[in-house]
Parts: sequence; C-alpha cells; structure tokens
Amino acid sequence: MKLIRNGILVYPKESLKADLLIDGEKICRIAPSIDAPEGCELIDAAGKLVFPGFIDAHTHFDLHVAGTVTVDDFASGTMAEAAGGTTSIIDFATAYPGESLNEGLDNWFRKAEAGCSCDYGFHQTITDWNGEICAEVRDMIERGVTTFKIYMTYDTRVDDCTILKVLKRLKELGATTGCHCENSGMIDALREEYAADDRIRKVSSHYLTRPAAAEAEAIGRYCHLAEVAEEPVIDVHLTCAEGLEEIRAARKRGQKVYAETCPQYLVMDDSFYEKPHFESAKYVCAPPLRKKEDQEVLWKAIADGEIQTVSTDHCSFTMEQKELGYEDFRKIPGGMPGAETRAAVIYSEGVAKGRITKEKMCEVLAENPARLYGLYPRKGVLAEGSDADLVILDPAGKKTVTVSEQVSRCDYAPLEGMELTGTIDAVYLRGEKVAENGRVILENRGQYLKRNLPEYF
Ligand code: DUC
Ligand code: ZN
Repeated sequence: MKLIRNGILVYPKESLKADLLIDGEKICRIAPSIDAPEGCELIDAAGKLVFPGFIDAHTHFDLHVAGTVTVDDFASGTMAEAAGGTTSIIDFATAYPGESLNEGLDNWFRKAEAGCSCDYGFHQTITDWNGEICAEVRDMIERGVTTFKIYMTYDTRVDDCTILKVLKRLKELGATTGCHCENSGMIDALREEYAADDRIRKVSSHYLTRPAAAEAEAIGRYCHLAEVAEEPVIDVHLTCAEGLEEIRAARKRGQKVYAETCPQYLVMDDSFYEKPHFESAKYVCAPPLRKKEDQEVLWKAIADGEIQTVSTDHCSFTMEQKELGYEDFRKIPGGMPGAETRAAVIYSEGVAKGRITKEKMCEVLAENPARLYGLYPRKGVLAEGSDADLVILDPAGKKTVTVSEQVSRCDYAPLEGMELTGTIDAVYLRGEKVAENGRVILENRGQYLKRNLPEYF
C-alpha cells in the first residue's frame, strides 16, 4: 500500500487537502487524515498538487507521413508522455488503402507491441466508406475503439457525402468522431500558386497556404453535417477565433460540439515561421500556428468552458526528416513533439500566469477527456475505486525546457529555453511510480484500454 499525505487533491470543481491511500492498482481511500496501515509506503506531498493522471487523446506514434515515419514510436512516445505526467494516451489507428478497419486496427496493436510506458487506446480513422466498413464500425466498438477520426484534408480526406454517412452510422451505435477540419480545395489551390514561383522554397508558405478561413469554413461545414445527422461531434486541434465562432454558432443551434486545442496553439504563433534558415520548419504542423491574438482567445475559451480538452497532437520528426522539404515546403513532414511538456506548459503558462485555474487544468487534461473518450471514472478522477494514476506537481518548482533532457527521440525541443514554473515531480500509473523529475524509472507498464462509449456532457 502507499499513502500520499498532506497534498492538495485537485478536482474540476474544487480542490481539497486530503490523504490518499493506494492499494495495488487502485485508489482505495480518500479522507482528511488517514492512519498509515502497517508496512505502508509514505509519500509526503506537503506543498504539492495531486492531479489525476493526465490523458492525451491525440497522439501519432509510428505514423507514416510524407514518405517518412515519425521518430517516436509507441516505446519512446509513451515514455515521453509518462515523463510529462500523462498516464493514458489514445493514438489514431488508420486503415491504409485496401485494408479493412479490423486490419488497420490489428496493425496498430502490433505497433504498440514496441512497449508502452503508459496505458493506451486507439481511435480508428475512417478514410473510405462502403457496406463492409459500415459493418466493421460495430467491431471497432466491441474491440474498445469507441471514437473515430475523419479528415477533411490530406489524401486521407473524405467528402461531405461520406462524412454524413459516417456521422449517421456513429449516431446509431452511440459512438462519435473527431475531425481534422481544413478546406482541402482552398489549400490545394493556394499551394499550387505558391509552388509555382520561388515561394516554393520558403517555409512560411506553409502557413500562408493554410489560412484560418480554411479551418473555419471546414468547421462550419462539419458542424452543419453533424446538425443534419443529429450527432455530437469533436473538432480536434482548434487553432483560431474564426473556428471558435463556427462552434459557437453550432452550439447556439442546440448542437453538442466538443473542442480540443493543443499547447502549440496556446504558446507559439505564426511569427515562428519567419525564423531564420530552416529553423522555422520545426513548427510546420497542420493546422498551422496562428496569430498571437488567437492564443488569448483560446486561453479564454478554455477558462470559459468553450474548449473541453487540451491534447498534444504529438507527431515528431527530426530536422533531417524536416529537410525532406528543403526545396519544396509541401514536402516538410507536418507535426512536432509535445508529449513531455504539455502539462508543464499548461500549468506554467495557464495556471501560474492566472489564465486558468488548476481546477480547469484538471478538467481539460483529465476529467473531460476521460468522459468524452469512455474512460471515466476508471481514469480522469481521484476517487475511491479509480485507477491509482496520479501526478504530483510542485507549483514552486522551476525548469527550463531543453532538448538535452528530452525523452522523446526528436532532436529539437520546440520550446527550447522556455522557463517553466511548476514541475512534475512524480507520476504513478496504476499504483506504481513510473516517472520522477522528468525521467521514466519504470518502463513498459502500459496496458491496452478497452474504452466504453463516449459520455456527452
Ligand atoms: N497534423 C500534423 O501536423 N501532423 C500529423 C497530423 C495532423 O493532423
Ligand atoms: Zn493529429
């Protein structure tokens, strides 16, 4: 048994000073003061915050993109996550052309055999639609994959007709989907134009050809399709005020639309695409980084409950891989690492700077994703009977982000040199301490998460 004493336990509504007793993999008691059972390990959390283990519902490990593969696989990606306070991830399984959904999911299970240092589940990406795939959606749910993903851009995109069919089928089964919302036609036309002259060699062409209007238009269309299907939906990686306006309009119509954003859209902006030489390629991701003004809009939307979750979209490539696009901005593999800094950045830039409360941080990193992705109350809350997934955070700790201490295999840290207030001292996964001071001390303890249907709130 383990007894965590004197810490502040954090919940979305209010925090409380209490002791927490762990028996094996579960939290077995929470009370203002607990006498230590004989032989129990004592952990003093005086002055520290105790959060439920964080959930990252948006990762891309071992993913093939633009002729290359992410440098983090499940082994290194989940180690980076655990080091940063994440105890559950949900990655995107994808069926490649000609594969069934079941084959696609089998492939992702094989990828996870690389070893996981936090618990893991999958969403299933739908890139095609026919009678067989429609039938297989039920198989996915039976295998614990209760949320899906569709793209409105990239070669994995589906058209409006397919989106509506997917949404209607998911409604029938009580499941839901996230969507990457960007207007593909608008982006293709702009990319063609920029690639026709010397702008082809400029990294900044990346963000200039993916304007906020492309994202907002696609969010609006997705929401209207969901309106017709009468299906609750998720917009993943919301980046901008225009996109938020579309979500607000859908909610005004009475729809349930959940919004996710990512730390990169909260602390980085499009001026990063003007960094010298090829350094700006580090920040190529889609949708791209937006304006500084958008950051404050997104922070406020988190504080006001308009954005429900903050995930990473961890999708890491080395600089050598990014150089695949040295001559042509369209060939730069999109994505950046963020697993180990997500919680620390949200605490430092959000809580410590007074933009959000620690209770809101708990909500968007733990409780909301647990509910939305069918893991609650096993995950996402400090409660008797829940998994003993915990993060002990020192609000007075200080740390500087640097690649030399990074767990991810990526050879750069997007936030290199950023000084963070608040450090993640210890991370427990189902009762075992798996990480300490940013290092993983116990590897490969992750288990597959067979998820329930989403809970709409
Ligand atoms: N965006 C990225 O930048 N990378 C991977 C997938 C995505 O949607
Ligand atoms: Zn993504």
